Amino acid sequence: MKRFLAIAVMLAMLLSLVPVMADDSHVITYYPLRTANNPGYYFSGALLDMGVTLNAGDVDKDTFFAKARITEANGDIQGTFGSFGWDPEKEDYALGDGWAKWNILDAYVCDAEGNPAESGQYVKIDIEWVTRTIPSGESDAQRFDVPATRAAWYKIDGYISFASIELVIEQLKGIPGINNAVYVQGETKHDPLFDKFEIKDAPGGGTYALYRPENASESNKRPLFIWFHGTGERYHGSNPGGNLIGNRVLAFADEEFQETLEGCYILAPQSDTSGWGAHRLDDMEALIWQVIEENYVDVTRVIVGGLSMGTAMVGPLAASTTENSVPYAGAIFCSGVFLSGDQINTIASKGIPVYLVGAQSDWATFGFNSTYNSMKAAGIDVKMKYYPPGPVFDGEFYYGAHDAWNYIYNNLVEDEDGEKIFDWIKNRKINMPVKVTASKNLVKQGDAFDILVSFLDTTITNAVRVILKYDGDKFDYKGIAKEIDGVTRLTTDKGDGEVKTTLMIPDYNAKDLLKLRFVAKEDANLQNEDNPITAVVEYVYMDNSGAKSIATAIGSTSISTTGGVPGDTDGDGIVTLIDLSNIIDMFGVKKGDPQWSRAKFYDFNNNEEIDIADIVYVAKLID
Ligand SMILES: [Ca+2]
Ligand SMILES: [Ca+2]
Repeated sequence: MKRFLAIAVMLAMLLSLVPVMADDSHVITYYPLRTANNPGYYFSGALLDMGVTLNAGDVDKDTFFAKARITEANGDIQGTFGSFGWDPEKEDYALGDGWAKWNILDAYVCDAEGNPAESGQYVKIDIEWVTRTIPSGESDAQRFDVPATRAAWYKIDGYISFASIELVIEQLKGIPGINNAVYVQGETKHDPLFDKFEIKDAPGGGTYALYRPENASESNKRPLFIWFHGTGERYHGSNPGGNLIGNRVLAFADEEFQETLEGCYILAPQSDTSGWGAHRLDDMEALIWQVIEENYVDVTRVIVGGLSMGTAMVGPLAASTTENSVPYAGAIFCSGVFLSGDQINTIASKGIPVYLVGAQSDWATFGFNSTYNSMKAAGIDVKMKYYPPGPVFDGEFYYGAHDAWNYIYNNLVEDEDGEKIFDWIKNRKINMPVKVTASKNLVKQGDAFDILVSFLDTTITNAVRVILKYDGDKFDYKGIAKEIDGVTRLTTDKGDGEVKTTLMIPDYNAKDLLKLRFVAKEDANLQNEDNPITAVVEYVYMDNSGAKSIATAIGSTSISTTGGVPGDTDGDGIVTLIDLSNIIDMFGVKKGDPQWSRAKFYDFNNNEEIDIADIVYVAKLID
C-alpha cells in the first residue's frame, strides 16, 4: 500500500512536471536585420521574438552572444580581409571556418518594429556594422567591412546579389520568465524602407520598385521621381530590388526627401542584363504611364534621373518624340551624360530643366563641360555641380570619384544661390500638358472626324482660350461635335486654318475642353501623309494660395490622309491584284511595328491594325 502510494505520488509529480517541461522547450525566434547605408547593404543586428512580455532593463548588451557566417549569392563564404573585404583591424572577430563574432553594442526590449519600449515581447540586438572607408590614391577609396556584416555584393556576373546568413545567438545571462529557451533563426528581414517599395516585373524585362507616399489621393496628387541605376544593379533573376541597395536609392523614400517633397512617388526600374539604353524606351514609357494611371500622380511634376549607365536611359526618355513620351518637369544626369546634338535640341524645345552632377576625376563625366555649354547654347535651363578632383566624400564615407550620386542622396548638391537639390526637385513643375486626340487615324476625301482637346489631368482653371490649328486646304471645320459637361463656350470663331474658342469652367475642374467635327474636303489634294493638328491652350492657373497667372500649353496630334486612289499601293492610279497582294503582305501589322509608318495608310477601318476588313475593302475595289 505504501509502495502504491509512493508510485501515485511519483506519477502526480511527473504529471505536474509536464508544464515545466513545456517551459523548458520555450522557442525564441530571431530574425537577422539588414540596413542600407550609402556604401551598401549590411547585417545590422537581429530582432528576437521572446514569446513572453519583458520589461525594459530585463536584457542588456551582455545578455547575448552572437556569431554569424555569410554565404555570398555565388556560394562563396565571406572571410577575406582587405579592401572591400573584412577589416584587418578586426581580425580578432574571426572564429574560423567563415564564422565571426558579432560585436553587440546594445540589446533592449522593443516593439515588433524594433522601437525601444517600456515593455514588449521583442528584443532588438544592435551590432557594430558600419563600414570603414579611407581615401586611396588620387581619386579612389578603400572600404573595410566589419566581419560577417556585408549583406549584398557584386557576386553574380558582377551584379549586386543578396548574401545569406547563418546566425547563432546564445543567451549568456538569465532573463526573467525565460528558462533554457531554444533560439531558432527565422527569415532575414529587409531594411524597413526597402519593404515600403512594391517590386514587380517591368514591361519588356527586369523589375521595378515603386514607393507610394501615404498622403497621395485624388485630391492630393503627388510628384513622381524616377531613378535609373548603374551597370552593377541589373536584374539577373534572383536580385529583385538590388538597385535599391547597391547604393542607397532608399534615401528617396527616407524622411528628408519625403518631407521636402511633402510626399513623392519613387519609381526605380531595374533593367535586365541588357542594361539601360534607347532599346528600352518603349518599355519604360509604358511603365511610367502605367504608374501614372494606376496612382495619384501629379503629371506636372514628373522628374527623371539616373546615375552612370542609368543616364543612358534618362537621355532617350527626356529627348523622346514618341507619341508615348512623358512630359518631364526636370532631368538629372549623375556621373554620366551621353546626348547627341539632336537630343539636346529636343530637350531644349520641350523646355526641360537639367541638372548635371559629377566629379572631375570621373572619366564618365569628361563630357560634362561640353554638354553643359551645348545645353546653355540651346537654351536649356541647365545647372551643373562638378566636384573638384579627388574621391567622393559625403562627410562620412569616401568613395571612388564615379560615385557622385552620394552627394545627391545626402542632399549635399547645392547651387550658387544655396538651393539644395531636393528643393530643386521639389520646385520642378510644368504647365498642365494638353492632349489632342483624333477619332480616326486615317481619312480620305469626304471623311468626317472629331478632334478632342483635353488637359492631361484635372486642372484648376475657370477661363480657357483654345486655338486649334489645322491645314485649311485639306480640312473643313463643321462645328461642335459634342458639348462637354461643365464647360460653357463663350465664343467660337472660325479663321483661316484655325478655330478660336473661349471657354468658361465655373467649378475650376477642367479636363476635357472641346470636341470639334471636321471633314476632309471632297476636292482636297490628299496624299499619303501625316497632317499635324495643334492646339494652343491659354488658361488662368490658380495655385494653392489662390494667386492667378496665365499659363500656355501646346499639344498636337497628327491625322493621316490617304491620297489619290485609296488602296492604290503602287501609285498607278488603279486598284489591281498587285495592290491586294501588297496589302496582304501587311496583314497583321500593328501600330508601333516598324512597318506601320507605311501600312497605316491602308487601315481603312481605323483599328490600328491591318486586318481582314482592310484587305476585303481593297479586294472590293478591284474591277
Ligand atoms: Ca495600283
Ligand atoms: Ca484595320
